[in-house]
Amino acid sequence: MKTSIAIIGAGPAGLLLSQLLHLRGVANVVLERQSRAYVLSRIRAGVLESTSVDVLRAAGLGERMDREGHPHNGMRIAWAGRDSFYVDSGQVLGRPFMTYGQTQVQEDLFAAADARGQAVLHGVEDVTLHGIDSATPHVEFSHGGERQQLACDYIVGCDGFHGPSRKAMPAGVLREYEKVYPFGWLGIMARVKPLEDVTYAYHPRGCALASRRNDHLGRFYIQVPLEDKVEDWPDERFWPEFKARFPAELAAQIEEGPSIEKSIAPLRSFVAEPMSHGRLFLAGDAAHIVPPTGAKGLNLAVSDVHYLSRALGAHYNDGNGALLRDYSDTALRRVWSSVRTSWYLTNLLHSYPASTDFDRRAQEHELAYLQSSPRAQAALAEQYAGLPLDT
Ligand code: RFL
Ligand code: PHB
Repeated sequence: MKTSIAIIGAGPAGLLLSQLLHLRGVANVVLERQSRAYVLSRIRAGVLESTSVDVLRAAGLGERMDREGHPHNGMRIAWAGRDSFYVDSGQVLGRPFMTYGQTQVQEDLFAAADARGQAVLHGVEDVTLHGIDSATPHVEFSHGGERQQLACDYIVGCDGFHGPSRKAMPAGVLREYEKVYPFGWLGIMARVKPLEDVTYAYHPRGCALASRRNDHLGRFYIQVPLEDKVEDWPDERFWPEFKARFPAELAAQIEEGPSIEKSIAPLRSFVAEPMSHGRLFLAGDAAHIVPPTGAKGLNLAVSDVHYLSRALGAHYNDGNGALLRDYSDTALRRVWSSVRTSWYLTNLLHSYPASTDFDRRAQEHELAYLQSSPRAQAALAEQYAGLPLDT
């Protein structure tokens, strides 16, 4: 087999890159370890920055998103024993962000791939990368019981944090930055009417977040100790704990219902630099991880592949390699902006097991300042709802 771009991973980064390359006339093949059903069963992010909404619309993926997604002109921060305040991003940016599930984005991406007859190979095993320092790289993998080779001009690793691509970088090339937080998030999905706003709550008992998928489907999270298991959190324990972390007037609006999904994820920040070497490029979670607090993970996958598809298009269609050479620097500017925002919101909204009284007072003051200062809110609003992409 031969193609121009070998894409490893059919998550949002890999499938959106495939679609954007197709629109620029660049041939590509996508290799995915899991089945399509498995990829679609993963419940993850739900917030699209206004910039991601623009990229998805321009990629021809806006039709269902605009019909079923829910536009928001801001998000709400609540804190224990006090009240809540609305961070009005619409006023700062002049346009909304959107709640629309990653599952729905994946469905739309698979539908677009089917419509154009895109080669997406599911169930590939033992993927290995070769020749990334040469002009003739290739990928080897097992599929249908046979070892196969895909020759290409470039390999793009969109294979998430645990995939083989980042590990295929030669020793000494990457510098890795990591922060592991001392807690996880328990998330549940329930068929209930969600709160109107995406609402983050700070409480000494821990952070909580009320989000939504549609008018009849809510998504809810609480900070939990790292050692907790899903079995420790039956619904009868979840709902009182969740509500206890919100001010009374918001808690009274929260509808309870049986969970239809429940999972726990640890919180981590991670960046690998550079995001390219030789004929290999990394995009999305393969290169960086953010804690869910800023809702940036999916959005960074979108911005990475926006920059990379533009650079590959310029290379193939105009013979201009400058954007490709700059890909890592361009993408990393946005990555660090989102890594910083996610880290800031994580520190602002969580209760750290090792916090001192001093830490807690400083954290409470930060919240009070944010509540009282339109300028502080404006700074957070533009970072949360989506700074413009580099042009
Ligand atoms: P993905 O979605 O992980 O997709 C990577 C794909 O690569 C495949 N793969 C391989 N394919 C072939 N060969 C191999 N050896 C392979 N190894 C892996 C995988 O099967 C998969 O299909 O990465 P991508 O495309 O970069 O997209 C990134 C986003 O998915 C991610 O940033 C967000 O979902 C992060 N994230 C969340 N972000 C939010 O903004 N809000 C959230 O609430 C939120 N919840 C989450 C999350 C990530 C989670 N993970 C990764 C543990 C909850 C979880 C559980
Ligand atoms: C979600 O809707 O799943 C969601 C929303 C905001 C976040 C994280 C997750 O910060």
